[in-house]
Amino acid sequence: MSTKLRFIIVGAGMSGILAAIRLKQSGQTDFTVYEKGNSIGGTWRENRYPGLTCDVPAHCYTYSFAPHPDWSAFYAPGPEIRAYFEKVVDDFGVRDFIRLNSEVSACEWDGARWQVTLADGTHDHADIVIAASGVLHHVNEPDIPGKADFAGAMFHSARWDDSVALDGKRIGVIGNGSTGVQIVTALADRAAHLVHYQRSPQWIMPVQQFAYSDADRSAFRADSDKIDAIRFGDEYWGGIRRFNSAIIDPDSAEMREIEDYCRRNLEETVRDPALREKLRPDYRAACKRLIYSWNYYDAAQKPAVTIQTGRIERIERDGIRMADGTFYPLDVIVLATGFHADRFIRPTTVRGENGADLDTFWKDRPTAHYAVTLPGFPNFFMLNGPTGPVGNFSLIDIAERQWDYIVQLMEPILEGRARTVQPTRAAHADYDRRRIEAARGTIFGSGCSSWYLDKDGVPLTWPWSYDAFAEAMAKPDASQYAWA
Ligand code: NA7
Repeated sequence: MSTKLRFIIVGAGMSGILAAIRLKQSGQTDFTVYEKGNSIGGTWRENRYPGLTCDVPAHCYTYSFAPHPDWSAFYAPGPEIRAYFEKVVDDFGVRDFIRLNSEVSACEWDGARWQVTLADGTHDHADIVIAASGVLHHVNEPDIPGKADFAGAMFHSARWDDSVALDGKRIGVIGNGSTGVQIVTALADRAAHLVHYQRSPQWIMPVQQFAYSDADRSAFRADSDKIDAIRFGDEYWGGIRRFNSAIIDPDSAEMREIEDYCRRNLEETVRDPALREKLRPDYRAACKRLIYSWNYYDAAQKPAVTIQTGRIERIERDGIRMADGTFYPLDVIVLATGFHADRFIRPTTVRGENGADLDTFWKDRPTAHYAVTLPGFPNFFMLNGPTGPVGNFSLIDIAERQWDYIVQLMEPILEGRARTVQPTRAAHADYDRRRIEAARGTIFGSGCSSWYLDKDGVPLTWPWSYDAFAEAMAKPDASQYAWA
């Protein structure tokens, strides 16, 4: 890399930290990571709820260049993951590049560079912007009548209130995505009464969780091949490929296998037939993001736990009233109601060539060329942007592959042979058309509501195989890009 360039990275979560490390390793020193929060870690900073666990095996949810022998369990708890990112930031010497409490409010292309404005009015500029602003952080506050009337404590799962006592309390958890399921599982033995409100039941994929012993950790430390065997082994990647085949072909044998696992899990684990039927979804497994859990059905069958299906009528002073009149008194209500997953870098204003506004560009749905670049927005790259792979994959692996793609796109600029790069409008329009058509046929589009869907009900995801994604990221198709 020879030309002197300035980079701005938006966000110090997993992807932003990756970009900072990779830039530094390549010899770049003129870059800043702006982070709106008061610490790094993105989703692992925002989410602190009891039971928080990553559903990707811990050794697979690490950077390829920073294996971590110290994980306590096969699936790592959230606080450990956050601590891992803190450690990596120090180990790779990028902390000084990160500015906390610095929200980027606008990125505007002035014809030559990006002019960047922070919420406090400060200005900066960059030749290249990396948007690593995450997906799941704009909380969905449900519009349930009577919320203001509740006399107890009520908060969203991503705004956990540590001052609220939980032990021996009557707790209602609204929502049964991964978050609600993990919270209920963690609180089942602590609450006097725990009511899990489920608007639509979820399929649960049974997985094995186990702790790593000190001996396991010593073995990982002594021999990194043991970590690699998990990270790159057939068990994980075979599972990913089978899961991916299922997603993209709902009629495949792989999909039937997943459905069988989930159905058998429900039928063999839940003993009471009435409860079993309450917990049985009326849509296909993996249509919503598949929930991995080793103990949710055990929690759901505990005497202190009530599974409440149906429609919530309103929140009252002392509890929640259902449309059928059922009422449970509650001290605490947790809103595990998810996120607005279509925001990406917004509400930051992003204006590309000739003042083109990202919000307008995304008026139908958020999109990016191969999930990374945007026509009309030169030198603007997204990590984990719209239309990337989703599913129970490691987003770290996805971001690393996207970074390799970005580096190749930047190469002519870094070498001084060009000043800007962007995808052609025709190439992106073609990608979008093909992607939407394929996405409609995936399991995500098979008839359920989920955060994967855009406002027209089209899955906002990578609809092809994981290998096709890896191949696309390995080498950009130069004919789809314009360097100037
Ligand atoms: P999700 O998966 O989007 O789940 C949100 C849950 O909240 C889901 O069960 C919704 O029911 C429920 N919800 C949302 N609004 C309401 C209202 N108004 N009333 C009742 N129930 C409601 O979010 P999570 O935080 O669990 O997980 C997000 C991702 O984070 C997860 O996939 C992992 O990638 C990590 P619905 O199913 O729409 O009927």
